[in-house]
Amino acid sequence: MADVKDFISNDPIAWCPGCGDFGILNALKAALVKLGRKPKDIVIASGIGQAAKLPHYIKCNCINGLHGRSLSYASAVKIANRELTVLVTTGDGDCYGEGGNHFIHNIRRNTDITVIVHNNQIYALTKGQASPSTDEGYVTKVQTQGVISEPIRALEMAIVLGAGFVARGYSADMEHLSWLILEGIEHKGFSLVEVLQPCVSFNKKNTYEWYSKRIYKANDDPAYDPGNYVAALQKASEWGDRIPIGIIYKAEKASYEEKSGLNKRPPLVEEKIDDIDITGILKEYA
Ligand SMILES: Cc1ncc(C[n+]2csc(CCOP(=O)(O)OP(=O)(O)O)c2C)c(N)n1
Ligand code: SF4
Repeated sequence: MADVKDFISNDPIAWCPGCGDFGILNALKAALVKLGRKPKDIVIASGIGQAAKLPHYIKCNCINGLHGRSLSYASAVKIANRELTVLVTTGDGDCYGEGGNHFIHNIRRNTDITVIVHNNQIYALTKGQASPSTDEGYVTKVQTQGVISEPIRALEMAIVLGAGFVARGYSADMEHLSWLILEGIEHKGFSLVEVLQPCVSFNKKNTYEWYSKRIYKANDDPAYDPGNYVAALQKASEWGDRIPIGIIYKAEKASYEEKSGLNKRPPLVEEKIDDIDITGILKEYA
């Protein structure tokens, strides 16, 4: 059984004081402690950005690769060794912009990974350009007349594409967020946990105060059924004066591992390769 001290990394944290990313890091550690697995059994994949730095600040296995590509190598890790708990930490730019194509097709594939999107509604590492989730009209140094595109509706997209677990948390509500992350990990198949994460340096609109006035917990309403597809789509579409957090949609689906039959074979990492002769192939390409 692991304890929170087991997940402490010695890397100095390069986030601004007050950044919402700290809340996500703490919520993730709390969820992993509750999960009860050791750091050696956990892999966190990330790309590029402030969100993508998170795996450096927690002790476990980490893959830090290309901007927007983390969902692909996270899926590959899970396919190669399904004994591992595989997570992704990604920004709204990294996941919905540069990685948009991977977001779509990894949801459809439904590998058993948990994707935590730090949604600060801005490109923070590159100092404040609009991301796919920036609110319409928001003025940046690049979008000087205000953003003219509508923000991406990622939660609705995820539900329509077939994700079996779609949730939204708030970085300032650590206990609730850590519950969502744990639920996402324990769900079989692709899980999306989007987190509203204030960026105190570059997003001067969607601040702690702005979010706190609007956020409410969808699951506090006993009449709300996250298993109801149509109700979930409607809930996921709410944005503005009221913003729901919680488990928005949950459905049991066969995972990639089940549909492909991989779950009936030993994990790829355990397959014997000693008796495979590749000299013929090597000669062909020599
Ligand atoms: C292919 C590619 N395009 C662009 C960049 C430049 N770049 C690095 S981080 C970043 C934005 C990251 O924003 P986001 O994913 O929202 O994360 P945040 O920093 O806000 O946490 C960009 C555009 C890059 N490194 N690689
Ligand atoms: S720039 Fe924004 S997202 Fe990046 S560390 Fe600072 S507050 Fe956080």
